[in-house]
Amino acid sequence: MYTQSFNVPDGTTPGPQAVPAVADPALQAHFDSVIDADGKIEPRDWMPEAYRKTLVRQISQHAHSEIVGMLPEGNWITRAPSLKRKAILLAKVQDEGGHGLYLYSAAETLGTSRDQMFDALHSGKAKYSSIFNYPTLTWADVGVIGWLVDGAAIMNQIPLCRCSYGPYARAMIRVCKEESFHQRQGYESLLTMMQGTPEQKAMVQDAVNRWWWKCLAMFGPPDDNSPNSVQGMRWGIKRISNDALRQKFVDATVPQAEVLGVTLPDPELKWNEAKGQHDFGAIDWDEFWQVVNGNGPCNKERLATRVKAWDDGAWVREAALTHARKQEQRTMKEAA
Ligand code: BYC
Repeated sequence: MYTQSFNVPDGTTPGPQAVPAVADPALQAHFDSVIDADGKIEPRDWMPEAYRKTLVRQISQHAHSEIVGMLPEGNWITRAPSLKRKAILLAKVQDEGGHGLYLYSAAETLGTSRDQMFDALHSGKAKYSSIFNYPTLTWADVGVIGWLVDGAAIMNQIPLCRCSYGPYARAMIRVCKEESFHQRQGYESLLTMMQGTPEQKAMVQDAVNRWWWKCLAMFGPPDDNSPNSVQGMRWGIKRISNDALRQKFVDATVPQAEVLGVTLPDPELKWNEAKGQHDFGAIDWDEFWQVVNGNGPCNKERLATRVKAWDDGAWVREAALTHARKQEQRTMKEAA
């Protein structure tokens, strides 16, 4: 996938900005036929502007989620209870940073620069997942994020491996493999705590109580209030609807909670024999929109941390660019 970011449009070869933005009927027909045949659209191909915009929106939001998602857990690296847990957490948080980079690279193939995407994040214009605006109060939160947040992420992201845009689909294959390790390490950490003291068990239950509903909201608004779904599904970007993924997540998680020995905090959660799936209670969508619109418990803190990291890293970027320029000049001199 990395090589595609070098497919830079120069006006002579087809590329993100070299192809005509206005639909030539033949180009549109070709695009439609690839989508209808469940094929892949690549960066060099003509695509409708709305398709490009939708992808930039979704992929950049996804990338921002990975990067902001490093913060709640990164917060616990210095406080992990053992060397083993510290090493695992460090690797996981680094993986999330890597996911962000694959995804920014995929979005760049659509003709959007990384600087533009960072600007949108740092100015508060861009969205990122609601889930990362909640605090991680205890060590059990780290395990629950692995089990439930990464579990929800995998449920949402596996279908994205079949997304119609090639670079996004290919990036998601590796992301999903790593997310699977993240989910297991979280679950294993919680299994260990549940074999511990009554205080440890209570800590796990408390964390599950605080994160459960937020994880259900991660899948996005209900299908009848999801403005992007119909077109996203038509284009093969989304393969399974928000509500259908949420239901799959609930059905997969209930037996895992039983093995773990925790209660999911929903009195209405029960198996519905006729439907062959679980019924569950109502999600607080007012709270979800509050968080999405910047008013969650940690929104301001998360954004401030990212902006500070960007500002603090300015000298590293400048030094790297200066070094690269010097190397280039040296190579040119030697070649002359
Ligand atoms: N949080 O029409 P809808 C991870 C927005 S990373 C905030 O259904 P769509 C992890 C939505 O953007 C997790 N905003 O939209 C990382 C839209 O607003 P705009 C991130 C949300 O795109 C590190 C509006 O609501 N995963 O798991 O069809 C450590 C209406 O929604 C949320 C991805 O980004 C939300 N939860 O469907 C551990 C996956 N939900 O853009 C774990 C890729 C919705 O029109 N993204 N909104 O202003 C997707 O699959 C889809 O974009 C979504 C939303 C299912 C999220």
